[in-house]
Amino acid sequence: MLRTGGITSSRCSLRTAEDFDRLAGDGVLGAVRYTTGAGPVGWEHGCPVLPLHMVRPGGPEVVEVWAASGPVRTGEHRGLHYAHDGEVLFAAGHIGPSAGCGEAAREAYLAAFELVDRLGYPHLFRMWNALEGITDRDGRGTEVYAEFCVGRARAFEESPRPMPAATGIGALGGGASFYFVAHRAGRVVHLENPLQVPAHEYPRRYGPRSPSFARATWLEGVLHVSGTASILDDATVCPGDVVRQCQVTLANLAALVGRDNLARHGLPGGWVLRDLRQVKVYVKRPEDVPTVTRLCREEFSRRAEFAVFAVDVCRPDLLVEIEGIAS
Ligand code: 3EB
Repeated sequence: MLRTGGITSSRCSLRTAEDFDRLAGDGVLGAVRYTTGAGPVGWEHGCPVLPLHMVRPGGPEVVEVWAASGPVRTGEHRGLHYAHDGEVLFAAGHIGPSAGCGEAAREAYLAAFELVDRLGYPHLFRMWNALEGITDRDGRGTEVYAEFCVGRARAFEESPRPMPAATGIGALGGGASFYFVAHRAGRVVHLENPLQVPAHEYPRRYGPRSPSFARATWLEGVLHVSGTASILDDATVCPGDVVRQCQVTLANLAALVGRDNLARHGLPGGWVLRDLRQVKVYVKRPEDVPTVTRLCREEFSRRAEFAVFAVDVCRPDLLVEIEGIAS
C-alpha cells in the first residue's frame, strides 16, 4: 500500500509496472513511467501519467508514483495534465520536438507557472526535464540543452520565482518532456552546494543562458536533491573516467545533504549518503552501468529505492548524474 501520510514523509516511490497497475489509481496523485518508448501524457485510472523513454528494449520499466493525501482533482491546462489533492500538485507535459525547443520550453514553463499560481500551489519544489538528443546540435550548431536553457531562463525572467531543485537529462526518444510537483503551503528552502557554483551563475561558455535550478529543495523535513554530476565550481572534472566521476558526484551529494550545508541554509539536521531513501542514477555509456551501480551500492543503503538508467547526460563530458531524496 502507498503511505499517504503528511508532507513530512515523502510522497514519491519507485514501483514496478506490475505494482503500479495493481494500484489501479488507488491513492495515486500522478506517475511517471520510465519506460521503453515514448508517447503522449495520458490518463490512467484517472491519474496523469507521463511516459519517458529511458529504458532500452527488454529492460525493466520503473514507475515513479506520487501518492495522494486525500481526494484528487484533475485537469488539463495549456497542454499540461495535472492532479492536486489540497497539499501537492503534480503536473506533466510534453514540450515538443527537442531540436530548437527553446520557445516551446518557455511556453511550457510559463504554462506551469500560470497553473501553480491559479490553483494556489505557489511552492514549486522539484522539476524534471527529459530531452531526447540532449547533446545534439541543430543546423546552426546550437545544442538542444543550451536551447532548452534559454527558453526556461526566459520563463523565469518573465514570471520571476525561486528556482527549485531539478533534473535535466537525456531521453532515448519522445522529444522534450517535463514534470513537476508544487506545494500549497509548506516551508520551502532552496539549497546550493558549497563545492559548486550555483547553476544559474554558470559562465557563458556553457550556453547563452545558464540553467535555472537549485541544487536541492528542502520541504518540511524532506530534501529533494537535484541531478548531481562530476562538476566542481563550474567545471567538469575527470573527463573520460567514470569511476572518478562517480566518486566526485558522490562527494558533491554528501556535501550538499550534510549537516554543515543545511546549517548554512538555516536548516536543522542533515544527512549522510546512507540516509537517502531514494536514488536515481543516469549513466551516459550503457557499458558503465555495472561499474556505477557497484560504486553506488557501496555508498547508499540497501533499503534505498534505487534505479539506474542508461541515458545521455547534458554535457558531452559528463558520464554520470545522480539525484535522490533524503528524509
Ligand atoms: C549540472 O550540475 C549537471 O538543467 O535542470 C543537473 C540538474 C544538470 C538539473 C537542469 C542540469 C539540470 O549542471 C546537469
